[in-house]
Amino acid sequence: ATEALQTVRVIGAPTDYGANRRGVDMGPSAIRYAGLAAQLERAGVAVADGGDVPAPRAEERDPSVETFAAGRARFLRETREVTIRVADRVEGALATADLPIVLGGDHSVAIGSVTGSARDADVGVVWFDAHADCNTPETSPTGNVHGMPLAAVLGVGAFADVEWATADGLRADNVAIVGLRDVDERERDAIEESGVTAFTMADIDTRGLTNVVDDAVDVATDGTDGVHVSLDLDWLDPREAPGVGTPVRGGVTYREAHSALERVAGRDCLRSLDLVEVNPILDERNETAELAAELASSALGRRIL
Ligand code: 4U7
Ligand code: MN
Ligand code: MN
Ligand code: MN
Repeated sequence: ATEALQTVRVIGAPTDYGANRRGVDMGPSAIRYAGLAAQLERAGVAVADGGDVPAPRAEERDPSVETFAAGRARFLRETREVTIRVADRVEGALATADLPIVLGGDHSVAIGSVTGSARDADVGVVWFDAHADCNTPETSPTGNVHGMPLAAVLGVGAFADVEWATADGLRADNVAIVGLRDVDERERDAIEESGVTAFTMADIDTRGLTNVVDDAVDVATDGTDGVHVSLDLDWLDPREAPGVGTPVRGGVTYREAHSALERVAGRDCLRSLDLVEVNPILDERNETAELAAELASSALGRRIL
């Protein structure tokens, strides 16, 4: 019998106002140019690219408007606009049984993908990142929202009152962060308070990548309808992925990254995916964007044999 092909719906979110430096707004173009569609087709899926959501440009907006009384979150008004657009597109893709892939953009776009994915379902999240992205407006040393998306969707701290940012069908029990090596001092409390499961690079050193990823997927699949995977390219070592805004040495290798996403594919739980924080200005011959496209192919189950 011939089965209908799974369709992947590509959604570009060209933002950079949530990040610490300019350039990640070119990520969606770079990842497409790197051959995302061809890579996904190698995984045996059909690809429908719906283009980019409109995103405001940082220089046209005032970063200081609409901050929290308790702290700082730059460009929060812009974040809200794009969050709602991304969430609507993700929800729309899922409604037609497509699998949405959101191309960032800075990691604040994940507030949209996670809230959209969790509108009509109970979802788990696996967050591959050097950073925890659990700062709140109160704890953030920078005020940059790309360091806050997990706290936002879980409604931690000042985000408790921010309705558009919190994910309905997501519980902290079903969130796992993998690959931590740069956590801010006050962010530790937010991680603790949120109740997410956090795996550091030291855990990967000690137990091996596959054991850690299997545990993370266990956390995210426990009682849920599917898993949202958020892949920040700074999860990889900067030698493999130089084109990111906040590189941190000591990340996973090329092969470990593929292995992780192959494990995800093997569990047949993927519901939605982010590829974020690719910065073409800092990249070398678009190799980080190529890596993002390749890793998406592994996540979608590209077969070797
Ligand atoms: B990324 C930082 F202070 N923690 O909050 C912050 F170190 O999406 C960096 O993971 C956040 O790339 C990095 O600004 C956000 C900083
Ligand atoms: Mn990061
Ligand atoms: Mn809601
Ligand atoms: Mn991140």
